[in-house]
Parts: sequence; C-alpha cells; structure tokens
Amino acid sequence: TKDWNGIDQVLLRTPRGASARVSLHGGQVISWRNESGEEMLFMSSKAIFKPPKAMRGGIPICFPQFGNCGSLEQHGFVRNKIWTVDDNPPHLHLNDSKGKSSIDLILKPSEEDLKYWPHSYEFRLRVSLTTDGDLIMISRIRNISGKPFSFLFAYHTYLSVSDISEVRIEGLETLDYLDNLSQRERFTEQGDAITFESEVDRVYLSSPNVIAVLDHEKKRTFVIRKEGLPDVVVWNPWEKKSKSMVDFGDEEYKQMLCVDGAAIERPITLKSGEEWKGQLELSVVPSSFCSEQLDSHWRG
Ligand code: TA6
Repeated sequence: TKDWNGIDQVLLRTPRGASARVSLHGGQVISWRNESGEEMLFMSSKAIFKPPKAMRGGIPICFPQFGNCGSLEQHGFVRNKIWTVDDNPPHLHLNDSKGKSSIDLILKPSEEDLKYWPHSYEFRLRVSLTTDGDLIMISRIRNISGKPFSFLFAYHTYLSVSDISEVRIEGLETLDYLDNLSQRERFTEQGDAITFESEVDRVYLSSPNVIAVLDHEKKRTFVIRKEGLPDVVVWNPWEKKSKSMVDFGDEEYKQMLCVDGAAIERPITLKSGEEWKGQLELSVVPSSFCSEQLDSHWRG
C-alpha cells in the first residue's frame, strides 16, 4: 500500500509490516524498516529538514555529478529538487513492480535548471518494497536533448550499523580504489575484508554486483545487489570530520556507514534518445548466512 504523509512523503508498506518512506524532496528514501519496525537506514539526529535540501541520511541521489569534481554543487542538484509523482510510468516497466509496493517519481529540468546544466533529461525513479521487505531503487535517465551528455551517479546509501568498529565489508577485496583522502590517488585493496578504525572515503572500482556489509553486533548482514553501477563508494567521516558537520551528531559516526552503488570512474554518456538504467537492491539477512550460503543465495 502507499499512504501519503502530508503532501510530500509516501509510505510504502508490505502485508507483513515492512515499510519505506520516500520524500518528494530530492526523491530521497528517508526510512526503510523491517517487519519488526527496526530502522535499517541511518538518519542523523541533527538532520536539517529544510526542503528541498537533502537530509543527512537515508539515500540521497547524486546526479549528474559526484563529489565536487565539477562545476555544479556537491553531488549534483537532483537531491535538492522537488520531484513529482509519475502517475503513468511507461507500461513496459510495470513488470518491475510485480508483487511489490511501489512509487514512481519523475524529475525534469526547469528552464532555470537548464541554465547551469544545459541538457534535457527525464529522470524516472521507482522505489519498491518486495513482499520480503527488500528495498529496490530503479533509476532510468533518458536524454531528451538533441545532443549527447555525460554524467556521474550514486545512490548515497547511509546504512544504520550498531558499531562501525565491528563492521566488515565483503566483496571489495583485491579491487583498486581512489582515495578521496589523498587527492583521489589510486591504490589496491590488500585486506581480506574492509574494516574501520579511522575516516574512510574511497571509490572502489569495477566491483562485483553483490556486496555484503556485516554488522557483527546486530548479527545481520546487508546484502547490496546492483546493476549498471560498477563502482562502490565507502565513506565514514569518523570523529573529527563528523564534528565539523552541523547536521552530524558528535558520536553518530559510530552508527553509520555509507556504501553507495555508483558510476564514478567512467562517466556515463547518453546519445540523444538513449536511456540509462541503474538498479540497487538492498536486503538484510541474518549473519548466520555464512559466505558460501551468501554465494549461492545471493551471488546467483
Ligand atoms: O565520498 C562520499 C562523500 O563525497 C564524502 O567526501 C562526503 O563529502 C560525503 O560524500 C557527504 O557529502 P554531503 O554533500 O552529503 O555532505
């Protein structure tokens, strides 16, 4: 079902009580709860609700730019725009929503927007909850201008974790990464899993389409499955950086980890009329699933 909370948020719910809340401000998923009502995404206690600015948490969408490597505002502008509900999404996509609770949003540039990013596009976002409570986000970006354009993209996903020093990421071993903490210099991951004891801000390149984030204390694993998103951003600001952000509580860095399905190393170029699709699927499984089971169960 979908219930409107006021005019700018929609609550998706499954028959077994899982839920997701989507805000039209930025097309941002701001909550994803399991059947016991536990919140799976981080939202800072100091998040600033100043529509349409993105809030510190949930899943802001970064497009057409990632970071501040370009002429636009940090992470591009779509996360700071008001989206609208797309009542008649193209029929060919309806099979995406079989047995799911879904909302379709759409964003197109205004005349004002075209002044600072002169490319016409249609950005369709479908947010769905499966009957098992998995969260699926499908972005379809179509170039409707007369000429090609290129962009970067990320689902800036703030996962809620119990204690960052007890969290491991599996699936990024041996990959190259760009380190934002050293002028995006390129390194190769040597570890057998990514663990955290200080600020991390990296873009892992050409990653597998299934990543596991293990929360030791909660004995649960986030499984991130992606399509069209070759890179993975891993970010925790740690204590010093988070204290410098007004919308970040002093100790909250311990309860969050950004693991973003992204396309950053190689910009995506669309010819006129072409459409790009980037899909992210988030599930939570008991950590009793050892990696072999993860392999068969999730790596398909
Ligand atoms: O790599 C993730 C990152 O670019 C970090 O450098 C940090 O800036 C984070 O995104 C948050 O960005 P925001 O604009 O949401 O404060």
